[in-house]
Amino acid sequence: MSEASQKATYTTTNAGIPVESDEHSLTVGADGPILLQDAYLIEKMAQFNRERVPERVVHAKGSGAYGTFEVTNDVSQFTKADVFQPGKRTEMLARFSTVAGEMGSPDTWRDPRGFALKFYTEHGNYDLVGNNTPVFFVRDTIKFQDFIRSQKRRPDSGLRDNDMQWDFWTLSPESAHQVTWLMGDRGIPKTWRHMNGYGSHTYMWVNGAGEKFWVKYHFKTDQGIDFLTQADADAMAGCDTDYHRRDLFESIKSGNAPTWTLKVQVMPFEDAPDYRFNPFDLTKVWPHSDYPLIDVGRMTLDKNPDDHFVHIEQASFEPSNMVPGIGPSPDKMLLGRLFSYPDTHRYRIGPNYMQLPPNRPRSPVNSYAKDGPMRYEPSAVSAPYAPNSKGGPAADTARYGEPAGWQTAAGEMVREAYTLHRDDDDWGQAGTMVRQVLNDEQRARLVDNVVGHLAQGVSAPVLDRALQYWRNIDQATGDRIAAKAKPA
Ligand code: HDE
Repeated sequence: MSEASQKATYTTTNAGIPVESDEHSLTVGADGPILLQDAYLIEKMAQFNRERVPERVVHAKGSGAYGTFEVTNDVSQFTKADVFQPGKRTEMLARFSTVAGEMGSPDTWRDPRGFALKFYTEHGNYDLVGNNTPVFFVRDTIKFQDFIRSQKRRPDSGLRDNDMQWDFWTLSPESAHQVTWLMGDRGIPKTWRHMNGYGSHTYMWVNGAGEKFWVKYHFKTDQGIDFLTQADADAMAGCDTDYHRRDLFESIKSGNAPTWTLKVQVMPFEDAPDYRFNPFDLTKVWPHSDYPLIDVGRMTLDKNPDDHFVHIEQASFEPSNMVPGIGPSPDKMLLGRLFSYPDTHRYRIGPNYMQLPPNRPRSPVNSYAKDGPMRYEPSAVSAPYAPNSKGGPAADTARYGEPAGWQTAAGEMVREAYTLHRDDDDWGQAGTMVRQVLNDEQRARLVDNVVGHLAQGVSAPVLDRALQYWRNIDQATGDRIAAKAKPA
């Protein structure tokens, strides 16, 4: 409860007028009809009918908290971004989520987890909207909508359908790496506190001298990685659908604030064309042996929202919020996302969503935007157009500095896959993960998770393709899955 509501002693209408009763409508006699002039009753009903905004089309179920990001190392040789300067402390908001489930769905369903961060920097909001995995299922934005539909519900029965999922995955071999993450232990974290976060995409950093670098973000959990088995997760889904939301809220409430250590991989700008993997392909990682992790700082989440709807449901993260010193890379997923998020916010929350408490920058806003539904902050500019001679703000190019400087390519307009680099293929990194990163127990659980998933409604032709898919990732693992899998 907010401070104001704790002090309140008498109920009012939304206009602040004292109300006559919390319990009785205005009627003609105790048993008579309700009167239309009961404005308070009508306000209550009308407000209730409008309580929901559309849920997020993906990542609908989630929660989050406020906190602080503190820089502990000096990475100023790579970026001039204010939020990453030595010793800097920046207030922030985090939201964690599942992807495919609806707003009331269980927290413990197998799914990647969203890891969305908003830093209130001196140069405006910086949003890093990542997942708990460093890769993704597809590498071109144009396939995202199809991918998501294969994970959501069937149009006829309204049911989720593993056949659709494996149909899409097996026809999209670039999904192999992420599907391997998903089917392993990382597919169901024990709590949100026990998972890492990744920026996933490659981003560009620019330092004070205008030099550019490619960068990947890793938020390592200081609570340690932990997971739920499929059986434990299924049991939990039946008794506490909000297990992860509850855990975060109660941990913070009891003074047990979770922390994550931010590390980055930095690739010299000139390395990109000749690196053995296409460094902008979101289905690939950069092995740490090629680009080791460098410490940056620590994120601490220590403040629960006092109103879930206001601060979490209305939180609007957008990868296009990049501050001076940080820019996009030519990742075809990232570039699509730059359009998609502000677009969905305008639909879901309304065009003035940036004025709401979780989204409002803590630095000056001198925008020429004006009017529109639910606008409540007056414009800060003295004339509603630019340029003007009335003292209004003017763009100061030097403040932003280098624009997105990688756009040096020229060529024909085409619809083509990325250029393949030396070691690029769809199966290689997934196979390395199964053989070299997982231990025997983890591999055994992966096999069982896949077998269990394939046993739920996957048709014979799709099952055949799924078995081949796993043999392409790793022959031995594919054979083990084939030995246990049965057609539906
Ligand atoms: Fe998202 N994604 N996404 N996504 N995503 C949304 O934005 C989208 C992708 C991620 O806690 C939506 O506000 C496209 C990758 C998180 O509020 C929507 C593509 C990654 C969240 C959208 C992707 C993410 C979202 C739905 C393909 C990890 C929740 C509601 C190019 C690196 C943020 C909303 C929160 C949410 C679009 C792919 C992470 C529709 C088009 C890859 C954590 O705009």
